[in-house]
Amino acid sequence: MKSFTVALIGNPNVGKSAIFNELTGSSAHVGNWPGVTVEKKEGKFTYLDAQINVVDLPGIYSLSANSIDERIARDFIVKEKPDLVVCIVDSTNLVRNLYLFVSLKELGVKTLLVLNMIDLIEDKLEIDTTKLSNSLKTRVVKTSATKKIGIGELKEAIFDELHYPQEELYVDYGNDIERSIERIKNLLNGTNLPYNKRFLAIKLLEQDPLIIQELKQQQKENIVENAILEINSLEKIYPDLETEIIEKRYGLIEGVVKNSTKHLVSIEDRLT
Ligand code: GDP
Ligand code: K
Repeated sequence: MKSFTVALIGNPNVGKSAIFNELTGSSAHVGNWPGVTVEKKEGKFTYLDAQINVVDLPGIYSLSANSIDERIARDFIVKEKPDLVVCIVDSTNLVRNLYLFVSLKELGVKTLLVLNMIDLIEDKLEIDTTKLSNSLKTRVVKTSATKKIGIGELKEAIFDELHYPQEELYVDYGNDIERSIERIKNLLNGTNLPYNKRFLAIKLLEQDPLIIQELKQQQKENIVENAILEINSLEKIYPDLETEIIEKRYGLIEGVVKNSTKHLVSIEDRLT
């Protein structure tokens, strides 16, 4: 039997535990992440000829390594290299929740997007999963973990995605920032960190402490210094570069969500 590892990720309270339980049933067991007291849940299910091991990552909002939970999640993804990262979002809060999803795509990992809590939007919001899927370059599945809707489809989608390559998704940061990204990427050519070069370059512009530390450990201080020079010159155009980068991600997300959703008028609203 072929064996695969799939990680579940999502913001807190999106129903990730509920999905985990539906997928893994009684096979689940709980341990700790190495060196910390954060709970690590693992379980498995089988689909056709595959055993699919499921690892539940901590609930987080971004991959910015600012908290233990974010570091655990990012380290697991880049170092353990799961075959697929399933990102669970709350369908009632798409824009905010998709920020983490876009960060995963920037990291260059294979993803699957789960729109959970679909029962809560039924007569309020229509989500065109085909459009969403095409724009975000990922397969999209709708679920309601508590109503047990879409779990079979989710298992099938996980199995399918494990067998196909996936297109990348790029956030366009605008000419000035893109030029800096390119220059930093070129400097990164001789390095071997387990991240893709574009992700590293963007994270350097965001002054990500873990990436800086890892480069210094590889005696690549010069790259960090060059990134600081890029930041200094970009800050003449964008005084708050960090916010500018975050807003570009939200810009992409807002466009995609607007284009693939429709707000429905409820019967009560129509009668009044
Ligand atoms: P986690 O923090 O992401 O692991 O979220 P949980 O699995 O603990 O779920 C958070 C809350 O949302 C719980 O009260 C769940 O019962 C509820 N919940 C989870 N999935 C759904 C869903 O699909 N629909 C609805 N209405 N509630 C859900
Ligand atoms: K919870």
